[in-house]
Amino acid sequence: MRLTTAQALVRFLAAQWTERDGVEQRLIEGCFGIFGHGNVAGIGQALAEQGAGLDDALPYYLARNEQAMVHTAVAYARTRDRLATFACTTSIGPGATNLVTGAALATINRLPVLLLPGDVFATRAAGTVLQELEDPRSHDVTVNDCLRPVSRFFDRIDRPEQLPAALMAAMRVLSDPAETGAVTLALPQDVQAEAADWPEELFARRVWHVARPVPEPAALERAVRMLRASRRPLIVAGGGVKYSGACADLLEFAVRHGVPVAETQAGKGAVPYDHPCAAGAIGHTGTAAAVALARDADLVIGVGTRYTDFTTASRTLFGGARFLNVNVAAFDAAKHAGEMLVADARQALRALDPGDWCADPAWTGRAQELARGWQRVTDTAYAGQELTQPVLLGLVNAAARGGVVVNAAGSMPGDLHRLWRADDPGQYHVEYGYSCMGYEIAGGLGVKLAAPEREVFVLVGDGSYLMMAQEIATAAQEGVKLVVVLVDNGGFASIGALSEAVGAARLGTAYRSRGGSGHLDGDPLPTDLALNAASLGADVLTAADPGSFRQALEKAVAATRTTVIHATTVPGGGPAAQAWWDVPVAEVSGLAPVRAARERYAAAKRDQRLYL
Ligand SMILES: Cc1ncc(C[n+]2csc(CCOP(=O)(O)OP(=O)(O)O)c2C)c(N)n1
Ligand SMILES: [Mg+2]
Repeated sequence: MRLTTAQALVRFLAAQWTERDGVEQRLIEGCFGIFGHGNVAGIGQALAEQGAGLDDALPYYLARNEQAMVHTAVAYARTRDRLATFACTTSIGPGATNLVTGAALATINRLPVLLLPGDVFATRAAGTVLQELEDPRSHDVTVNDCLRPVSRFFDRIDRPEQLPAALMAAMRVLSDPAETGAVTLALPQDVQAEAADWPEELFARRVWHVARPVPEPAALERAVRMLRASRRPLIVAGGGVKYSGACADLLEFAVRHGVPVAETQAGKGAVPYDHPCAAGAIGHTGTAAAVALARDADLVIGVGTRYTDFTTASRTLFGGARFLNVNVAAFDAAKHAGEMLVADARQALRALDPGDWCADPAWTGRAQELARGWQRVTDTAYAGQELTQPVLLGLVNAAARGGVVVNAAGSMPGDLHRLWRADDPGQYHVEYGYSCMGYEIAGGLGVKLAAPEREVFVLVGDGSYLMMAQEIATAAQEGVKLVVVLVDNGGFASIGALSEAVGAARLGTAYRSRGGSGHLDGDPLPTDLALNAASLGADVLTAADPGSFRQALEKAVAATRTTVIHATTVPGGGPAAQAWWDVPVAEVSGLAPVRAARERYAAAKRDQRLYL
């Protein structure tokens, strides 16, 4: 068939499917895109030619910002357990480099997304083109090379003939649970429009079977021996539990063997919050229950976790524990010198049979008591006369049963991790691998596209909102309804507190105009975020106390259009961190509080373990 490279690419993508557990679904649900001279005549023309409406082979979606469209695609993929995602087409230059942050977020969170940035002419016939980076040392470097380190697969299609092999490699990585992340095919603008003869079988319906690797028998035996030697085991459930659909199996294992389950940010919701096995959130943003258990556990069973510093309290949390790591990626299974059970989480949990082994009943009982204690802490934090952030979260939590909460950065992820009550795995969507300000609204759109039956509650700080709110317009375009709770606390509450703790005096963390002293300590800014949200096409409600906020929530839930609740909160209210986080403090300073902070830092650092 004679087609342009772009037409061939579009036709191919529309025919790709995934299959897991006998269920087939489209791998590439559609294509987000912002057009410029680097893709309009190539991918743009190809999408237009095939129709590009919602009923066409590869539906087209217009976003407002390239970074945001990657967030939307990634949130979609996360909600669909990595079995389906989107492609994202951009122009060359700034359109392409705007993808970098989204790509890093995808790769770090192990979530698939296909990026199709335009690239400068392969022929170079036109000379230096608009938006081209000129590298005096080499003519084959372009700005798209920024995407290499943040992509799990990167290729540049300099000749049409290169496309089929690149596409096959791209699909393999997108559908491989162990390797997935951002996949980038850089497409020189001339090659996109160039025609070639393609074999028809390139466009045949193709199914990518998403593997559920089973554990090696010898590794299983080693794992069983480890379990049977343990009296105080603790499961750390990460995002892999959810992606594998292993939540029920995890719970069954935990119940049968009396093992408490702690959850990372990505794993939160794997176990219903009020289940007797639930120990709650673990790590720096964890509950007192999970943190106490982590300190005393003799065995940590990590399932689908990357062990980030928030989870491990920067490697100070797990006292003398050994690690048994179930992970589909050997890279993650090997962490903390753990015994590696490289397998799909569900397969591993089904195969892992330590017989009648049970945790010490006193340990299981203590875990339950600690977890009940934390429920009382949550009740207290959620109750209050003023609209503190925890009170606000409690009201959203009550309204959101069955819905999804979406968040990413600021002070909310910590409060959410510690306090939020999730009844099922789909209810909690906090992007904390990259903790990217600006993910929230774009991500919420992706969640809603993937799960239209659920009410989606986007929680966004004023800082995050000001970074990337424009996808409200995209939600309006798509007729997608979001409930956006915009938490206005006058700047960066999270970094403000951290700044104070490390002796940086809250510099640059409040939204203030430049005052008479020359510092940013003048009047609050004249910004009006409620007006801003309305201007983007949302209905807007405002609240500054618990009563009006509850009413606004009721209205927003009943509404059919995207509704932004602009909520002004007062500081305080939440429980403190239960475990450490390593943020270095200045080693020398003329200020006594900084020297004191450094002393505390040095003391905490002594607990940092090297896992060998
Ligand atoms: C893109 C990006 N830039 C910077 C940061 C560092 N950072 C983390 S939280 C934060 C402030 C967030 O402010 P806001 O959204 O208002 O939340 P709050 O801290 O007030 O809860 C900053 C600057 C980040 N996570 N992401
Ligand atoms: Mg803020």
